[in-house]
Amino acid sequence: NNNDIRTINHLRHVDSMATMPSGAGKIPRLNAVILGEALATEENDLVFPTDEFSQQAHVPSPQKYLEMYKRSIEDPAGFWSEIASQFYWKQKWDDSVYSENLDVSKGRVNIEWFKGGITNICYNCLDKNVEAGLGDKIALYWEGNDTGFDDSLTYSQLLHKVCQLANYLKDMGVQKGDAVVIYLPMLLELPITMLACARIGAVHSVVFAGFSAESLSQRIIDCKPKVVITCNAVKRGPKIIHLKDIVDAALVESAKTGVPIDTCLVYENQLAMKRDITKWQDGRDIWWQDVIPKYPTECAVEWVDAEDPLFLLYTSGSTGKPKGVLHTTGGYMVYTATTFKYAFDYKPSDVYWCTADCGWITGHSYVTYGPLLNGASCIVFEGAPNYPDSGRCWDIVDKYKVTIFYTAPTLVRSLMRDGDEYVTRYSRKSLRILGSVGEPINPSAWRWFYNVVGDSRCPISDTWWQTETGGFMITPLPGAWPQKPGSATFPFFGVKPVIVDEKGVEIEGECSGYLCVKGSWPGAFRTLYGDYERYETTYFKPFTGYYFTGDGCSRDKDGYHWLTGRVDDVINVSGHRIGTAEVESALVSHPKCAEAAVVGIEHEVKGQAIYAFVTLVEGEPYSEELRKSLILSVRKQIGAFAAPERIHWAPGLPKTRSGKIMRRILRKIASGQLDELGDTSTLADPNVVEQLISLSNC
Ligand code: 6R9
Repeated sequence: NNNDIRTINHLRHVDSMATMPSGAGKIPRLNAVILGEALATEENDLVFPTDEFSQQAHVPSPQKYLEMYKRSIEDPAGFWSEIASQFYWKQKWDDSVYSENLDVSKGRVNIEWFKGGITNICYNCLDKNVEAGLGDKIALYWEGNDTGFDDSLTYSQLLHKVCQLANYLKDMGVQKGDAVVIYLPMLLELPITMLACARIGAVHSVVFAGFSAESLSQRIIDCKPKVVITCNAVKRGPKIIHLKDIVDAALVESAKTGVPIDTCLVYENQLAMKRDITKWQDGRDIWWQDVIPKYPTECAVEWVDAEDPLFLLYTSGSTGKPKGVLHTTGGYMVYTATTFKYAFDYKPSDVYWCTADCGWITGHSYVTYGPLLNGASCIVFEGAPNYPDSGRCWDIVDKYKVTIFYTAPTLVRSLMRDGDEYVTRYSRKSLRILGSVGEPINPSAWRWFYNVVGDSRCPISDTWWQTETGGFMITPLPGAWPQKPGSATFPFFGVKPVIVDEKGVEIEGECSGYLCVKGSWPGAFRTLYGDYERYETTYFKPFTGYYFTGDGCSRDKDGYHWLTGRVDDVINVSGHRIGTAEVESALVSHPKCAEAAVVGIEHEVKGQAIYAFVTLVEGEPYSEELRKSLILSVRKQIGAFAAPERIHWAPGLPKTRSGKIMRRILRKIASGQLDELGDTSTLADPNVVEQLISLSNC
């Protein structure tokens, strides 16, 4: 029987692993557990790749992984410089491939990779591939919101479009190091704009087009862009969203704060809305279609240092305003390309689709840069995955013969709820690898994804990583080893994850604790824009000597990693990071709100949902209308995706005598676990808890 053979093969691998010397990075352990059958059911701990799959994979066995991993840990300079040499460098990096200090007790935190190396990531994505003969290969397919509307660009065509925009930006005075804010939906113009910025050394900051005007203006004020690029409107499902109106409002706000924007380039998205009804500010606003096509299709590359900034991406933290995560060029380029190649076992014949929006890190690293650096054909999807119905994804998979499908657990869960028939009515036989990102994938969703979507034959790459890490950190290599539903498995090459206790002491073997990373990797972010202090405090001070991820993690007896979610005040709603502090500040800005405390609760589809406790100003009565207006206030200040699922009226909040809100208690009340409230005696006013419980159903 095939499974027996597979098991025996793996047992053999496991045997040889026992002899692997253990390096600084704790060489992962893979113990054998006998597998009964191929179908992933609850009883089966391990899910093996098929032999056919493993044989054709870049990394076909645990041994091969261990060999490569060991090398990457013991000789990072050698390992990464060999890979980096496959890219185009105008000039090679300095002798030291990298330098790092992550230990605040030894001085400033500093990470540099390939310093002195001169390159350009846009050149490596486009020109290099065209020169290698891929000019006529499709780089990007575009699938519109409404079925029947699509488009595509070959590598040559994409290069031309990028050059035209790059020439325009230069004409507008955008220079190396200048910021450009991009507020675009998933049109081809979004990756085009990112690449055009990269080509001229400008620093792009993409703001997800679901953020509100206030959030957008906050980001504009922080990074002071030379140009803002948007479109008039977008259709999402049956709805039309007027993006330009949002930008207009943001620009009024930024101008008031001393950041006036002189140039706003607007793409006319004709499928959503014609230009004549778009509000316009002459002198500032320019239609993309009126100017860009007139520019030459060639544009000289601005050569930059590997450590020159590539982009800024704002992300939520546990306190205060969003953080501008800064990534640089060389390390990010090498890291995104390499992780893409191995975690998805990429081959030139693949058709790759990642459902993420370029407004998030996943869209940066694994829609735009990683795939294009590999010369891949990649789908950009404008619409909603359940429009016109829940079969849309599989319709797209069949239409383009997608081989690699990368998405988020929240989508998996929502499609799972809609029923198998939406899936099974499509062939999906082109699929060979599935991927998951954004939050832990629960084993039952994993199994549905594996058994129903992938017909029990496609390995799932459950990639754990963060905006800050630039690329995958803990991820399956699909041909290498058996998977466990819900586990992100083992570290990527060069990554040294460690689990520490509250005191920052590394714990070994089977354990759980705080997930940290020892040492740097090429894709690591280099700072928080304009706030180096916060960079150190948030990430390097909690556990001296390590990068602290903010996540909890456990490691099982076989060495597999299981991410357990955020341990800080960040809530992960449908894979979107939302800081409790941001939501609280949006609520408190409401004139009738005196105080607010926000916690995350479990949600069947979204993973987590936002649950807000609100104390009203003295004498204000509770009402449904007020509840709605509080929610609206969050939608307006952050975006619809951050809207609280529940508002719980709170005459008072449980606080310690020093005034700290005890969220632990609020979490228990929110999730109805009233018998697990724990010790409430340290509260300044223990009666508050009773009051809150009595208002649970109001
Ligand atoms: C890529 C991305 C990062 C946070 C991260 C963690 C959670 C992401 C995950 C996962 C478990 C996975 N997360 N991928 N948790 N398994 N495969 O999502 O970046 O938006 O910065 O979020 O998302 O909690 O800390 P970002």
